[in-house]
Amino acid sequence: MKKVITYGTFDLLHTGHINILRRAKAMGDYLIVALSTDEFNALKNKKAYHSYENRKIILESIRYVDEVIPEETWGQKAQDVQKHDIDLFVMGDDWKGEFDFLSAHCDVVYLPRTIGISTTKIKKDLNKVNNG
Ligand code: C2G
Repeated sequence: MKKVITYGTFDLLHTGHINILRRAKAMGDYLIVALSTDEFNALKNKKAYHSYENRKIILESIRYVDEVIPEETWGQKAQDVQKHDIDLFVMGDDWKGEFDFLSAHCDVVYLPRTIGISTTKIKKDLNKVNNG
């Protein structure tokens, strides 16, 4: 069984998230998503609208996702890859090169981001609509 892992906040779920999850799963048999906790988001200077628990419930309902684990630190990836016997690490290419060190433990692939959508854009557009 080829195991794949990817990391992220996945807040205000959109087609960019679904596209990366679908493509990551298509590259293996089992997809683990390491979901940023609310505390880790603070380290990323991100404030998710949905709590970790709710983002986890949403992700676990997606057909491409087999397991959700917490992402609590920047440094846990190599340990995750070994602990979960991961064959392939996948991220969007906005992260290109950032995690190449993991190639000591597994394959590393960066996939093209989905253009024109992001959680930040959703928030900005909603603010415009609501505040004129
Ligand atoms: N993504 C994408 N296309 C978009 C938006 C996001 O392919 N239009 C991808 C990102 O490249 C990432 C994943 O969706 O691979 C999750 O994106 P975020 O929730 O924004 O996650 P991020 O803040 O990039 O966290 O340790 C890694 C970090 O936790 C990654």
